[in-house]
Amino acid sequence: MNSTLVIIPTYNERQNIGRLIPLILEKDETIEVLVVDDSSPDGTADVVKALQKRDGRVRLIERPRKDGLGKAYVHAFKHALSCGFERIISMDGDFSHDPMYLGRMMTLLDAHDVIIGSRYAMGGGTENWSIWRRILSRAGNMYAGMVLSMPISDYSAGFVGYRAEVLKAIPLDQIRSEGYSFLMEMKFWSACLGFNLVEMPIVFTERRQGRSKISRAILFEAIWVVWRLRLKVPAQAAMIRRGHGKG
Ligand SMILES: Nc1nc2c(ncn2[C@@H]2O[C@H](COP(=O)(O)OP(=O)(O)O)[C@@H](O)[C@H]2O)c(=O)[nH]1
Ligand SMILES: [Mg+2]
Repeated sequence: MNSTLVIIPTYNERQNIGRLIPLILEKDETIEVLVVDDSSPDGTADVVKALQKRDGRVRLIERPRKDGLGKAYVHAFKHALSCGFERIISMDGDFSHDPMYLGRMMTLLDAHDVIIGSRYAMGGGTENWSIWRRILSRAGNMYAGMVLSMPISDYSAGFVGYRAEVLKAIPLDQIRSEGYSFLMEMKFWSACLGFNLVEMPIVFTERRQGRSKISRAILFEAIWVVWRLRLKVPAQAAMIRRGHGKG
């Protein structure tokens, strides 16, 4: 496998994105970067366009308004598949996900279908998070674990690598969830479709520049979405697997 697209959804990440992209590109010459920007008022897209002039490995999708993480990712995943990328990695644009992990994630994707950059796997962790964020994230992950029972510890991880086959198999058009529920939905679909998910420990560092865009409503959306997923996804995934002759 030798083509990798790193997808970064952005909303008001001007202070971060210009420094982050070069660090990603220098990790491997086969990496390309796709920024999906929701017309950030701070001009994030202008910074990306300036980088594009210097490096042909930078792509940009501009969406007309802030429309949530889930829709931005679905748009980007479709773009990645239509361009034939073999590995697709999702990553935040605020330095919470350190590009130093990319090499290992790409290597692991040679042998596994989905790699989760996990804060809660042995050796992982969080830095500079308030006690409130830590409790909320832990509690959310324990709750998701009780409802979805996948063999993973970080359900809301946003630093995730997929082999293209996984994204091709997931019915992306049906995905409606936003924020953290979207991240959980992608993992649940992957597991129900029979793909193999492996956690890679990472240390997640809270952003130093800009502000979190995840609203309280998006946070609480996850409480009922996990139940919807549990009721809906396994049966649909079984039908898709039968269609592909996977059993
Ligand atoms: N395109 C797009 N990106 C978003 C949206 N909401 C958040 N992001 C980006 O998604 C990433 C994670 O969001 P962030 O606010 O850091 O969430 P947190 O780390 O959970 O506090 C960052 O790169 C954000 O700029 C959105 O509605 N649209
Ligand atoms: Mg963040």
